[in-house]
Amino acid sequence: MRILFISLVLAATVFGYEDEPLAYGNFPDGFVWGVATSAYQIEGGWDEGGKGLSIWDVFTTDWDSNGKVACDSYHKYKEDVQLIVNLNVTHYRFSIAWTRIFPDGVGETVNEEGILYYNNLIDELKRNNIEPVVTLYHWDLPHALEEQGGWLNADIAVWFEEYARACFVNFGDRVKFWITLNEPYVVAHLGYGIGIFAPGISGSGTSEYIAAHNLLRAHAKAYRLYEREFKNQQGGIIGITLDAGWPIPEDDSQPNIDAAERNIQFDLGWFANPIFSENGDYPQIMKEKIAEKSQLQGYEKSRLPEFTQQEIIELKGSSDFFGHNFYRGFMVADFQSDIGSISQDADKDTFVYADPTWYTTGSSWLNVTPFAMRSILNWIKTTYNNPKIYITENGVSDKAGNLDDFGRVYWYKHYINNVLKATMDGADVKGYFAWSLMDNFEWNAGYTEKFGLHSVNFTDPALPRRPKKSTELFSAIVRSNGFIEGLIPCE
Ligand code: GBH
Repeated sequence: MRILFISLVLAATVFGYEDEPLAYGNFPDGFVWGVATSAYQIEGGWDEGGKGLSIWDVFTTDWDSNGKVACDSYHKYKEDVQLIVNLNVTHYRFSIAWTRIFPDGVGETVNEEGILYYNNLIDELKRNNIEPVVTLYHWDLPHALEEQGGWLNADIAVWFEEYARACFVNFGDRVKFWITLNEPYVVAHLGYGIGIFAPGISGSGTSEYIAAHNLLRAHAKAYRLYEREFKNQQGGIIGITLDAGWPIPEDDSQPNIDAAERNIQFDLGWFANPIFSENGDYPQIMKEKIAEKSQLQGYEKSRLPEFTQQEIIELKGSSDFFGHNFYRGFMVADFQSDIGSISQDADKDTFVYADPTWYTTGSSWLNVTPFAMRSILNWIKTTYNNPKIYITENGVSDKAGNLDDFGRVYWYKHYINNVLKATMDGADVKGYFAWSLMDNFEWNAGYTEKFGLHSVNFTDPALPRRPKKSTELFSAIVRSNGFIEGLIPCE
């Protein structure tokens, strides 16, 4: 039996996968259902309401497309709240543009017009019984702060703390669910490592470790501020949202199994370990590998910075939940990188790729791997002592943007079913947010990759939204809080 099981798993690993039977069942009581967006991707209104320039405004200056207008949610937020209501979800995750609150990133006084915009949005949500879930930072750093080094400047921990304070003071009476940072891995690795996202700085394996260090320090400061001065009175929860794909070892050889574990430690453990593990520090494997390679490369000390004792104390336990944006699995093999190459990828000593049998999507990095959702949830459960988990993003792109979006129907059905299976395995998953409410500005892919449950016609100046077919399945799952025989077809 056991041998049969193992060989089935192996066959699935080596030769792609077959649809597993879906599970019928309910999510736990109180399970949170929501949809997500972010400020730069949907708001537009880039120079309205006293807003300052962000690094994405600047980074996209010479591009064909940018977020100047985006979905124009800055003006159309009431219409957007109705889209949310129609999905039957109870929660909306959006982000605040730091540049609307402090146009220059810091200041004695807040920009009242920016406060007003978010007050209006939050009030409109509350009137419609939708709980706001607010991300403080979804990548749109004030350009004025980037001019002082941005996430590479250690002072940013205090700049971020003061910005967070302004948000808690102004919105905390109604916002009870805060997310400090969205995907610090992406900010550090793409923004300050390989440089394909704003601010476009290249420094993989060097600058990006400093950016990551400051992101973690900033997160901890905002968390401790809320805990100290707001939590008792306002009664909300606050945490961080991380991201990582699920590494599938190429085969069951020990080097490849170790490579897969190493890969997730470098992607997810990098940020999760300091916050969710007992030692409040980077994963041991990262510390060892980077120190060893740094020495061989002639550095005086490790390229990976060290936390002070005080920082470790602040970081440890600094999240009320484990927010995770989950999209995909990938194959991993052990790979000895050249000691001459200095980068975060080289530090991992792994090789990653997609299995050619997996469904592709509208994004080259994204394959349809629903089983990986269950795996990563179980990994988070066992690695970090069973934390409360929220899937704060999950969704798929296509390029067609058509309303009869069968690929997205398949995605939500199979991915959400694997969240259900993970809860049956004992993972403490508290909620799920679909990415995204509507097609929007997909960063360096512009408007070509469409992740929306609603389509937006970007060639029509009125930017009309229309529900896609996938909204029907998604809201049926939400309404039944699970997969009920006869209601949601599981065959
Ligand atoms: C999420 O990140 C983001 O939070 C969200 O804003 C975004 O819209 C959503 O993904 C969909 O992409 O340029 O080809 O090298 C998920 C992790 C990290 C995946 C950046 C895509 C860039 C790939 N993402 N990555 S590429």
